[in-house]
Amino acid sequence: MTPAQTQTRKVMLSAVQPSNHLTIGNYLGAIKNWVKLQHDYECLFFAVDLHTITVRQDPKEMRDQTYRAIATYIAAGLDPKDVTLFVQSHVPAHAELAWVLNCFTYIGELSRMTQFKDKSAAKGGGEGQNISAGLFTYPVLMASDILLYQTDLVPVGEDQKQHLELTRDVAIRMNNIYGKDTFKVPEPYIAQVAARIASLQNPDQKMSKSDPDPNASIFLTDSDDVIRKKLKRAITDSGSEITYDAEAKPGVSNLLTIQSAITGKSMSELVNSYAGKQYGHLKVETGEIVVEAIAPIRNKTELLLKDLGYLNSILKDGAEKARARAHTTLKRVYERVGFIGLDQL
Ligand code: AQP
Repeated sequence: MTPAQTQTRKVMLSAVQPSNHLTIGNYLGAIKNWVKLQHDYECLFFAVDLHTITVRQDPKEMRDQTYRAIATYIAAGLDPKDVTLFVQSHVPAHAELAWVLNCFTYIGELSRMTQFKDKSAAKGGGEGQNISAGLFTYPVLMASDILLYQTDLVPVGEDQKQHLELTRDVAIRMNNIYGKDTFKVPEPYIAQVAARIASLQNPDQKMSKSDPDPNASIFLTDSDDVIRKKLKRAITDSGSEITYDAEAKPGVSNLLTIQSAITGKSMSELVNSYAGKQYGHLKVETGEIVVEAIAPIRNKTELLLKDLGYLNSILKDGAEKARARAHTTLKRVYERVGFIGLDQL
């Protein structure tokens, strides 16, 4: 890649929370697509540890999960020589810009965010439940993550569309006050095949890494046998015909979606191949396909985690590159809102 080509590439940015081991939902819905797109865009992929503490975490586990997330990115095929891989807290500008954006975001806007409503309700909701202000202002930090890098495109799932819309609103609001070139207004990147993987135990919900039921999610750390067992126990639907119908047959449809996301086969091709077969066949074969896809990533991740020196060098390099880019935007914003620049004294 020549410098000229690098400059013409649009900026793409995305991240995962190191809130537990990553799941095949994180892999098939996000990381696998990043790998496909990594050379077409100028990519920044990171682990959002600042976001993760909006829900209480064990400090040691979070450090381990953060290393593991970055190792998984590399094991899944991201090339640290081309892509900027880093940890959010290593770039202080994320938190600094978030403060400024907080002052341009309205309480009414944040109150409408469905993720806040869902996550606070999951904590019990209501008064006295110690819902943190961080959980409430999470979308502002996400806006900061995106706007700091003058990002063109953000791959988003259905669940994050509302947050990206808020990011756009805040960017446009500030651009109207401080000049159109303050922030690039980002666009959502809708993947051609956006895999949304559901819980194996409750297929009406998405698969989540912090689901308390370990059988609901396949983690990228699961052994081959555990993967097979979890898929054998996956909840399927009434009837016996294998068809894709997300409403009427969410369990069966989820297994077909997993297969399609891994193999690239179309839904009709898969459904035809299961004509006359039982749910049991679908579960066993999905198990084998998942094992084949996940085992190499798991094994490579474990190897990378044994070489902390290498991972640290990737993280230092990524932080340095991200800091330099972030600094340009933060400096511009500080100047425009009226702060005295330390470098001008
Ligand atoms: N089940 C899923 N299917 C498809 N994509 C998914 N993603 C997450 N779950 C699925 C995508 O993974 C990326 C990173 O997500 P995140 O870690 O920032 O937070 P999340 O969406 O809240 O993921 P989890 O696993 O549900 O985490 P917890 O349990 O901590 O809240 C995003 O691109 C997301 O769309």
